[in-house]
Amino acid sequence: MTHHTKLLAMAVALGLAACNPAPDADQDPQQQARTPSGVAETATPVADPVERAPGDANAAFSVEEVRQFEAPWAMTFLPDGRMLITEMGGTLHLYEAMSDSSAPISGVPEVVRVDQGGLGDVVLHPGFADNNLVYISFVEGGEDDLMGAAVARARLALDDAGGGALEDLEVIWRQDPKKAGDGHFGYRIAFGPDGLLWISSSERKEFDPAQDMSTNLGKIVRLNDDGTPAEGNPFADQGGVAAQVWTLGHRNILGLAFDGQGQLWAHEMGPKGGDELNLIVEGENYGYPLVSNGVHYDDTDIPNHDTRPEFRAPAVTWTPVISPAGFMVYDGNGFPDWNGSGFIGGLSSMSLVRVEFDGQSAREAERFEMGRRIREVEQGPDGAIWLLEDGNRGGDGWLLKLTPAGEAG
Ligand SMILES: [Ca+2]
Ligand SMILES: [Ca+2]
Repeated sequence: MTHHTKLLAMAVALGLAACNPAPDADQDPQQQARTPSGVAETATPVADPVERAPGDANAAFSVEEVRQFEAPWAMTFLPDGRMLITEMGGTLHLYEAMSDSSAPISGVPEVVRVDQGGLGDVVLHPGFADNNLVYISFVEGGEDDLMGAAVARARLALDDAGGGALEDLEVIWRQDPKKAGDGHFGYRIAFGPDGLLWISSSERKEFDPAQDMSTNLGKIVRLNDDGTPAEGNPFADQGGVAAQVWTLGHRNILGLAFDGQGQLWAHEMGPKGGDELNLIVEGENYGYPLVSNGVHYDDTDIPNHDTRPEFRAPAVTWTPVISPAGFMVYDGNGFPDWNGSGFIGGLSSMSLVRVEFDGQSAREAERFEMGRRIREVEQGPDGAIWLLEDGNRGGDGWLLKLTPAGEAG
């Protein structure tokens, strides 16, 4: 842990608020230091503070520091148990925990590394065992220093030396248009039970694109595995990028996950206050920037969700914020009590948040204080929960393995 990180951790632990406004909670954990009892203060039907038990991390699981990576952002498991781990700077690692060996995968396209982006997500095609297809997201440069998120598909060719290469890589989706700003790319990727490809496309800190159907910014898009718009999308008749869109009115989405019923959930970083967990329903408008349970960073008010019932309200809303990043729904054997629960990493809240789903509603069930910014959450083949600690502004972050308390890691 660097000296700087220690100071930030101390500041958050003491509940100190920063004196200077920050552009985003993702960027400054001091901006919205949460209180230990901090839960939703707005009148959502499902986020009842009384019901939320404070999670005791020490009683629930052992935390093993496995290996450090430089500004890690995402990970996924291969069928053989090895992991692909992205670093924002543009390196894709193939990591084997058993031997603690790591080798870079060649063939990653050139990425633009900025404050909130670079190399992003990595996921496997549902048919990976047969086709070896992987998908990565990254910040792609354009003309006049503009940039935008892009998703590429490639064949992962592994070699006998513990490394490999991305072959036949093609960019199959892009944010449109590219923008000058360096934040809010989103670019989380998920495959649904239907085999379709879902991508979160954040609003690039420009607010209005989230409501503008001539752009695919501030949207969740639903695509075929080759990046073309999926059949039956709700705005297909508008043509252009609108044909990709499943939902709109989003801000910055750093987590997508399907629950046991096959429903898609997305969490969303609110502005100052108002982090959200949303059930993603075809054609719905989630209201940003017209409504939010938070306010703008300059303290300009944004009307709350309950003022505009035509926009879909979040299932859970957090003020103080948790700064959600990474998301998975657990279905392993290691923690049987948590089967079906969602797990969300917290950046400024330095926590792991467990969410329980009940049909179309959800609630925060537990929050584990991790003492570090959690960027990514994944389930391992043996049922362990794996986390990536955020590389605080470009530093190192630990790969962490959580196993049931009392069991050897
Ligand atoms: Ca992942
Ligand atoms: Ca508001």
